[in-house]
Amino acid sequence: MTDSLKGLLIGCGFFSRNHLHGWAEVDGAEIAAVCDLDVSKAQAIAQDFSIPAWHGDASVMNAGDFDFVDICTTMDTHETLVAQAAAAEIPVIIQKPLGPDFATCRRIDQISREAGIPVMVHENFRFQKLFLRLRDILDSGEIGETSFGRLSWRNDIDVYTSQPYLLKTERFMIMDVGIHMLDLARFLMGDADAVTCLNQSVKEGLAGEDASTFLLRHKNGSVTAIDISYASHRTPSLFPQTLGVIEGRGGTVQILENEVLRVHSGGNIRDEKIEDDGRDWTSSPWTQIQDSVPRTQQHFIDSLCHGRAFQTSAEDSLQTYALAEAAYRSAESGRLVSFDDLETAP
Ligand code: NAD
Ligand code: 89V
Repeated sequence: MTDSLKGLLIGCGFFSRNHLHGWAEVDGAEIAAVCDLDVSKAQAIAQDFSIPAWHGDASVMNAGDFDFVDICTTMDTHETLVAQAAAAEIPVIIQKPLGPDFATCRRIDQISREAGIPVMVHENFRFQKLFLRLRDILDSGEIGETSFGRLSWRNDIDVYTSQPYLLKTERFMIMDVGIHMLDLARFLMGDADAVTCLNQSVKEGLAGEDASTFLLRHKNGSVTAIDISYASHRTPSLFPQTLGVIEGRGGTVQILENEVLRVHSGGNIRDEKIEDDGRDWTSSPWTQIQDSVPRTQQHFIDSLCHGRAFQTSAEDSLQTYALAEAAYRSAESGRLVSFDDLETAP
């Protein structure tokens, strides 16, 4: 372990346990210390995961002890923490959403570029095995050039108990789940530059939307329809599955329940069941999400060690966050909003 990169995890709340389980499986990295404004949370998680040090102030990153920081705090804190890491010249992996609006995301990217400090967004959905396999099928040319996609995430998982800040988040569903779908749409179908979107607040008492329906216009002429909801009641629950379809000019892949890809090509049909990696710390219903965490982290470490660009660098992710911004503008105005309508393009 002496050659491992040493990381500081900042933010020891709900999702951080998945990060720490994940880091324990990553080759070439280890978490050397954790930090939370509530130092008792940092201490408790450090003890649970046998992390040697804990802190209550992120300025510990100035001590020169760390090769990277893993930021697992909510979006309102991200710009300040990235600026601190950039000043300390430490590469960053940071949870989605990168920032609460597109202007903040742009500033974070600018901080990263001006300091020459790489920043990767922890966007784990594209690192789910199902989507990596789907990307391989598309790359093989089996269904031809893509023309239409549909991505659907609908469930009633109780995020309000595990992530109570979501009750008060004004930009809620698009920033929480929509951002995963927009990234997946780009990953599978290519970059997009215009959106129409309708938002709904179905559950009473929320500050923001809990359901959104979008249409994306991709630069290559294809279209993706996305529908997301935390107010969709089914038994059994579909959480955390993304369902849908990708149509190509010569075939189709359906994304079916229980992680099955159904491939239609050349007049034939076959099902591929995608199994997770069977990690001993994952548990239903979170397995598919948890399983993607160490794969996301490994991409960060491998890219860092080989000087390669991250798939979801802050710069690349501006394309995703511009779509989210355009979606909110569309929902407010009732119109299609393109990147030309934003004050600055990504
Ligand atoms: P949380 O509120 O449970 O935990 C955040 C912690 O960060 C808190 O303990 C808080 O005290 C601490 N914190 C805030 N500012 C800090 C600072 N300046 N220095 C040190 N500590 C600080 O949040 P969470 O539910 O764990 O979510 C964290 C992030 O993870 C969010 O952005 C959320 O969207 C994201 N998330 C991602 C996934 C995914 O699948 N990718 C799943 C769940 C949550
Ligand atoms: O932040 C998130 O990604 C979560 C989810 C439930 C999708 O994991 O809200």
